[in-house]
Amino acid sequence: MGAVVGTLTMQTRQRQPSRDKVDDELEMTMVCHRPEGLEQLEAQTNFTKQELQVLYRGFKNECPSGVVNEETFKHIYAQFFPHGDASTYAHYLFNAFDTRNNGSIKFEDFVMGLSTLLRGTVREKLEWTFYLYDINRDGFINKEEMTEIVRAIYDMMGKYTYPALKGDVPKQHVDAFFVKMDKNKDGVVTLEEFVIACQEDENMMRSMQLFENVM
Ligand SMILES: [Ca+2]
Ligand SMILES: [Ca+2]
Repeated sequence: MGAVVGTLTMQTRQRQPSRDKVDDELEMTMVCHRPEGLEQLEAQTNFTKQELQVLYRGFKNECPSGVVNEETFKHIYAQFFPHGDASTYAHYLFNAFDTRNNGSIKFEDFVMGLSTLLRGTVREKLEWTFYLYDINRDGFINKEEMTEIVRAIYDMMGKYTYPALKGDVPKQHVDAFFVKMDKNKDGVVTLEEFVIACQEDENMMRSMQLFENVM
């Protein structure tokens, strides 16, 4: 990591005469954690370098240390759902972004996830969402996991968004999802079952908040 940082900083310095403001800021703010080269991220994601720079500035603004822990993530996320309790959903979302599974999200992790969710193919988005739902990461979504996630989504949306829901565990909803998804009725949903079910039922995708509200 240190070598990468050194290289990036040196590259920035060498560009001195034509050095633009963003590079300047980037170097100045690299205090605790420095992102790998933006060129590398540009190659790994579906964002342009300009977009990455904007994202990076936003990220640094919210998280000056350069990494987000779960508490900070929940705090930021809660602002988007003032009428509900987003903490449980944010917890699962955090774990899905935290691909290194070390309790913190670096800018690279954040941007990789965002790239999939915003610019990925339908298949990539569904794979990412499946990973989010597969809480214990055993490759299957079981009914308990789906109940957990659906409940978390309902909590997050809050009673103002879903006035018809009265705080009960949305069991009916989960059962309906499960019957549709578990094609071979073996009690678990595989990635393939998940992808097929989502693609053949647009309503289900929407009601599961796959795209609009996942981020
Ligand atoms: Ca699982
Ligand atoms: Ca199955």
